[in-house]
Amino acid sequence: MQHIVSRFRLSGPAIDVSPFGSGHINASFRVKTEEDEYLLQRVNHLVFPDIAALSDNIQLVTDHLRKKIMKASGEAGRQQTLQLIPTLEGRWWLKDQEGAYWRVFEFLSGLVSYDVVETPEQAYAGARSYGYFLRFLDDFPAKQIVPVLPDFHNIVSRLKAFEVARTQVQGKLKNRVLQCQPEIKRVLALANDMTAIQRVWERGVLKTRVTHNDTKFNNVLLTPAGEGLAVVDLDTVMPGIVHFDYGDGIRTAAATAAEDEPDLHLIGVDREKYTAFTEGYLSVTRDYLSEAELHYLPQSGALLAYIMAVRFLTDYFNGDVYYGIKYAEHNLVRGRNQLKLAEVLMGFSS
Ligand code: GN1
Ligand code: MG
Repeated sequence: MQHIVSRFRLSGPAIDVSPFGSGHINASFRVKTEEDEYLLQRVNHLVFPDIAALSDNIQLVTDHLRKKIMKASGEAGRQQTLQLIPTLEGRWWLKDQEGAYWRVFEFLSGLVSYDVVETPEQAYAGARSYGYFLRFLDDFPAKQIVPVLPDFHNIVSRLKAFEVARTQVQGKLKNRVLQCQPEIKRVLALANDMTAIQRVWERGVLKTRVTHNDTKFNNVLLTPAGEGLAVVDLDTVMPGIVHFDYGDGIRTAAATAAEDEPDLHLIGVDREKYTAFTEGYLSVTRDYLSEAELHYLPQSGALLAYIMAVRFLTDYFNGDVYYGIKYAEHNLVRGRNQLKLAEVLMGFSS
């Protein structure tokens, strides 16, 4: 990978490149030079066809955030947001000879991320970082951001894709649909409730903001002392509603098990972490949110878990064409897991 790395403006030659992180879409590597560390990523351009627009979105948003953060916390704030590193030609991305797309960020060293939150304090701290993300972008014109994945969290479109998959797949994949009749029934039973927020947004009741749209808890980095420091993984920054970010955060921060835990008995919601995440998020954002936004917030955790369930099951029916999987039934396990979590979270919304 040296030939890729050497095309970016690093502080010196790479002395080590090793795989890093647990994303389902892009491949990430940690690169060390004598003096610095970087994050090299191969961007999945089947998922993100417009790499130029994707990079512009990230650049615009990180610039805006950096200015706001540094205004609040001075030079120390520089570390608290992602910084793309240009290629030798001054671009934010590189296309290699095989047609793969690459980019490099400064590495945010010495920070920790959690797939499953260990303590309510961590949930509170991470939620504040996500809160600041929304708050600092409150005055950023959403129109400047290209919706690189249109309708990403539109559950009505996601349900349409689910219907197409379950009714139209051919050959062996039909067995997958047959095997999932109980899950399909449960998905359809919740569809009316779960499309409510989308319908309200379309009526113009909820503010269209710049949202992160992938605020699962492992996308916020904490210091070893447990302070929230940086929000990462900005590929899905797009126009959206606060419910997408709070919802994705709470479904991951309050869950008692990882997203792909196969034992359904272990999947539940931890009340203390739920409360801590909510208090942390609102401690930073409450003054920026309207009554209507606040009103629908408690329903959004269930919505985001439900969106994930629908997406994972759709991909399972389609033959695992979207998410990376580690074993044949991985998407089924994730889908069942998130469906159970959505049902549990619905009980928390009343
Ligand atoms: C994907 O690649 P990763 O793990 O950051 C997905 C998110 C899902 C998540 C589920 C672009 O994110 O929407 O919530 O998996 N990202 C995309 O773990 O589809
Ligand atoms: Mg992501």
